[in-house]
Amino acid sequence: MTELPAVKAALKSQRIETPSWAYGNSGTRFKVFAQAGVPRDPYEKLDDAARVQEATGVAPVVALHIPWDKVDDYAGLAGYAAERGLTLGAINANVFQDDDYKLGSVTHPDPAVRRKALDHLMECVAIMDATGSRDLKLWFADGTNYPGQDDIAARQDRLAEALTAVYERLGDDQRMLLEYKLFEPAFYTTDVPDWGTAYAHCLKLGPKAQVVVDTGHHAPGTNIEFIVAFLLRERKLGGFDFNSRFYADDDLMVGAADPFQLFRIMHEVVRGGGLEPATGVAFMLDQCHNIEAKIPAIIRSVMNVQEATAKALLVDAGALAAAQRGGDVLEANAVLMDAYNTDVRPLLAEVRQEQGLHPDPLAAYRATGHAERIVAERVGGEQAGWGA
Ligand code: LRH
Ligand code: MN
Ligand code: MN
Repeated sequence: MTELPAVKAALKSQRIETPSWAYGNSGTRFKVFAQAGVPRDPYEKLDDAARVQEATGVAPVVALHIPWDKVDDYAGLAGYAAERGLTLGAINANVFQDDDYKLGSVTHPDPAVRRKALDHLMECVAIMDATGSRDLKLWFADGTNYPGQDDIAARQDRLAEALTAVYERLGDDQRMLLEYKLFEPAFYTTDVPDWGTAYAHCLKLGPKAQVVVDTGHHAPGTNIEFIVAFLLRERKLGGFDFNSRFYADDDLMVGAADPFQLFRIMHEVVRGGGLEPATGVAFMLDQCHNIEAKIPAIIRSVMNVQEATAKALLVDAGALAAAQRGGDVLEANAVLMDAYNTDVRPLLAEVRQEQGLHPDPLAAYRATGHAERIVAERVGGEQAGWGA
């Protein structure tokens, strides 16, 4: 087993990035349930993120989505974040909410639409320059609905062309993270449907291009931890969009649907050195809190990631390796399950107290009275973007 001080140190240094859109109103395509007190602009989203950081101590980074978080002065927004002990994380490009993108963005058959999409991606890199963000996160809704609708291979050519242009624009300390998703909104072909497609493009592009694994973007039953182990080994795991799914891209709280899967993923992360900050794996949340209180849900999500990480750190790596070498299937499995079945909540409470934090982040947040204050002060919250 990793020595306890090392486990604690790893837990204290892990950084979990929260998404700006999780703080705003969201919903399904059937209905957005507006909540009282939600942020009215990107600045108030940062105010809320600061509360999550205050309660948890491990969530000082906030991802933005452009144009959902459009402001005139991005350096100013970064300064506003810094005043609250935050930094701005991944810049998520959005080339999926414009009428022009009906048939695709960077893979669209019309070069004028491709140009428009590429301009937006370039604008996102310029925003990264202003905010100091390291990561450009790319998810393309591009695909087709009907056989014969467009040329599948030609769309790959167009995709590669756009990715290459963006890659060449990146600064030395910047990366692009390519996200894949099995289906939706396209239902017949999707241009980046799986990790293999994302990996192949990233491999051709070079070391600054890496794959991001959104845990909700796979077919049911997919072994996500295998993908994580493979990508880490190839140094192509850029990070995660964590969330839970029961059916498809449900965007529920990470660790809610399948905490065991989250543990198995974090075990591969720990095993592959992905917790070392130098490896650059970004632990991002990509969630929407449609029916539950948003800030507490984000705090709960951060805690769920921490619990899975703590359990993964408690795996007795020596005993596991010995059992594996000896072909002792049952013992190897038992070593893993022992760690998973450990109640790590007291350990995490202790870690938080050592960091000068309240042992229970949700109680800490409740005690601030912030939830009541924002309801009283903020009128007319904005929608995150989905269904907008
Ligand atoms: C697409 C996705 C992608 C988007 C986010 C809002 O389903 O996972 O990461 O940027 O949702
Ligand atoms: Mn995502
Ligand atoms: Mn998604």
